[in-house]
Amino acid sequence: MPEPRKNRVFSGVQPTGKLHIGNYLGAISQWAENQDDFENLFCVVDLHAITIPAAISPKAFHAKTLEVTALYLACGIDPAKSTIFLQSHVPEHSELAWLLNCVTPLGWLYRMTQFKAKAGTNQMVGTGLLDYPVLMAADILLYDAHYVPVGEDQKQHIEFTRDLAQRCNAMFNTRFIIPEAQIRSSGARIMGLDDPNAKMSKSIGEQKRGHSIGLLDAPSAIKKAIMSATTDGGNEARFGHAGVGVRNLLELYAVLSKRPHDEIEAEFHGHGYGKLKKSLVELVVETLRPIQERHVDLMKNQDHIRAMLDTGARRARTIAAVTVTRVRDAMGFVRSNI
Ligand code: AQP
Repeated sequence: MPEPRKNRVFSGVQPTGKLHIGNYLGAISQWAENQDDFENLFCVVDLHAITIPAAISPKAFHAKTLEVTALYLACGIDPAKSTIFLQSHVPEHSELAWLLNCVTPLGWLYRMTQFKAKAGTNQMVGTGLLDYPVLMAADILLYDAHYVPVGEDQKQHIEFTRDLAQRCNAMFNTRFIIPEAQIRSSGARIMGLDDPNAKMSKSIGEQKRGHSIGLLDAPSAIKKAIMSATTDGGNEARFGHAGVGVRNLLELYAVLSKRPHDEIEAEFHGHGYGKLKKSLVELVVETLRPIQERHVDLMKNQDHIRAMLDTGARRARTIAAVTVTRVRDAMGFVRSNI
């Protein structure tokens, strides 16, 4: 008997800024851990990366795209189990985004908190930044993905995708699967080490030392960032009572060590924060060491990475082309014979 088809998962990271431990815990490590349970598509979302064009030069963008692809592999995404590709290699992403644009109420886009935070009062902000959630919806709906493993900050965009899919299905019978966000119960929102009230961010991490733990940071930089992390003057290291800065460190320790909270509290509560910080430095360095070693090796053979991306794009396009044809037919476009 043929095995029943596995549920499909889609997710991606933008090749911008400095990838950090939050991206790893909130997204990439989750993808790697669950690869056997699903049919997986993991995309480096390079079209999203140009929504703030001034943020990255073409040369840096090109290099970052290959660096992030190699990081997927170094973090354990296996091309034999998962389709890995670049968003721009599958033109159906842009086509579906246009079709979806035409059924997206503008008001839905103006409500997005990430747009408001990134655009601020800048009148010259690009239209792509406002339209980001539509492209993200296209990414997901193109593959009829059942699940989207992401960090907590993406929750609103997944809700948007669900609403848009329902609207299209009702208007045109597009038969989109309504996707669900997969958000970890802990590690889904790692906060900045310098400011534990703000989410750890790729762009801030690139500009400001001590904000983030970069996946490719040297042990000395990791040590410096963690040892100087903002905490408070006390010695409260219990999950339910600690201040925001210490809670962030405890959470990082818990997710990386996979140890139960009571054991961690017994070890660190009442000792001052130096002990917790030192143990966290060791744990982070040891977690990232094999990833960094694999990354160095992978970057030595970029032809291999490009060949894998070609295979991934070919596989992704076979699914994407079927969906776009289905949507075009549902909307009434005339089919082409060429
Ligand atoms: N701090 C975080 N904790 C847990 N998960 C996080 N993610 C991002 N920050 C955290 C998750 O990482 C995935 C990739 O993110 P992205 O490339 O879509 O960019 P982003 O969410 O905009 O990431 P940053 O770090 O915040 O970048 P900038 O500074 O450019 O805005 C997503 O699944 C995200 O949820």
